[in-house]
Amino acid sequence: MGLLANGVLKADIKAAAKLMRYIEEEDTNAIDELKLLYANTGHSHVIGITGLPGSGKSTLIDVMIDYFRSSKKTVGIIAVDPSSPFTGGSFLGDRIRMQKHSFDEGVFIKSLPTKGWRGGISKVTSKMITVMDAMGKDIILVETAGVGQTEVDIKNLVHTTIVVLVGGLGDYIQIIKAGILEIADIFVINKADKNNTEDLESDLKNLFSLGTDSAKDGSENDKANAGSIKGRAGWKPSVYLTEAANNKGVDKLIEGIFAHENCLRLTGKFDGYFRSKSNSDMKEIISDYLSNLLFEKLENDSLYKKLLDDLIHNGSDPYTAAEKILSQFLNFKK
Ligand SMILES: Nc1nc2c(ncn2[C@@H]2O[C@H](COP(=O)(O)OP(=O)(O)OP(=O)(O)O)[C@@H](O)[C@H]2O)c(=O)[nH]1
Ligand SMILES: [Mg+2]
Repeated sequence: MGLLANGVLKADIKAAAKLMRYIEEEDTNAIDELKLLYANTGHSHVIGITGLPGSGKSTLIDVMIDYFRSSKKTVGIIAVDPSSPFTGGSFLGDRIRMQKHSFDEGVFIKSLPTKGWRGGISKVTSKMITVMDAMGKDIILVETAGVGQTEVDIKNLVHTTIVVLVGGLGDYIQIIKAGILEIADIFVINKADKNNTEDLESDLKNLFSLGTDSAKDGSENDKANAGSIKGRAGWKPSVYLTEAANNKGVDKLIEGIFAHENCLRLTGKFDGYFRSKSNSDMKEIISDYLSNLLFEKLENDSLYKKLLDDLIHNGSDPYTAAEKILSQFLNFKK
């Protein structure tokens, strides 16, 4: 025990890859190793990048990696693979796109399939972030695609949320429905070379009363920091136009990311994030332990069987039955 954790703390890629495999396989060895890592986490700046499939997230990340590496920052990438029928999955695509970084020791890429996680993708992602953080990565980029609860959950696992949009597709309304706009610290309108961006840009600016200069010099956010607490952590979401495929606009985006990091540090939210991630980790772990324990006991419990029979034959309901079970095992009262 502890061999893998020791390796991870020395930024050993093989040890990290093996531990990540244990995590994916829900191997109990992973827990013993993860226990040894937590004390050495909380340093990385964790950035979530979400948006519709095909909006250019991976292309953008590829360019961002270059910028971060040129300032000597080490980078971890967690690419949550969309198994969406729209794209047919981009697992291979991500790998090919990012493979030019595969010989760089300072870059570690982990792809995760979205399907098949008992406890949901955000739980696995949280553990992967812990491993990369313990490896000492300065920046951790988490790519999630699609529109749904997963993306909204990701907000709780990252410091900075970037929502990538594409103009002129009419996708905007769909995204609003999923609540994805509310989670953005930074908006990127990508493919500015190809699509008309004006409508989307002005819609976003109206919706969030974004300053016209905010993307250019961060002045709106300086004002926000200075006092008026609008948005989260005194931050007003900013919007950037990019052409990821042509490496245009990404330099400004990187400045915006650092401005957001600064804002979080100034307001104490950077470390606050670690508390909220730990809080959600702890709740997940307690709920796992509890349900495993309870379901083991229920397996052969006579009251459980009786309540189930009552439900089927005597017109009872699963809520009342569950309340009775919980009151027996946990002193639970509704
Ligand atoms: N014209 C244009 N094409 C782009 C731009 N950025 C990305 N693309 C192209 O858009 C396609 C999708 O890009 P990806 O980076 O795979 O998009 P993604 O959001 O990661 O897609 P998923 O992971 O499947 O959700 C690719 O063919 C890219 O080359 C851009 O700025 N302009
Ligand atoms: Mg992608």
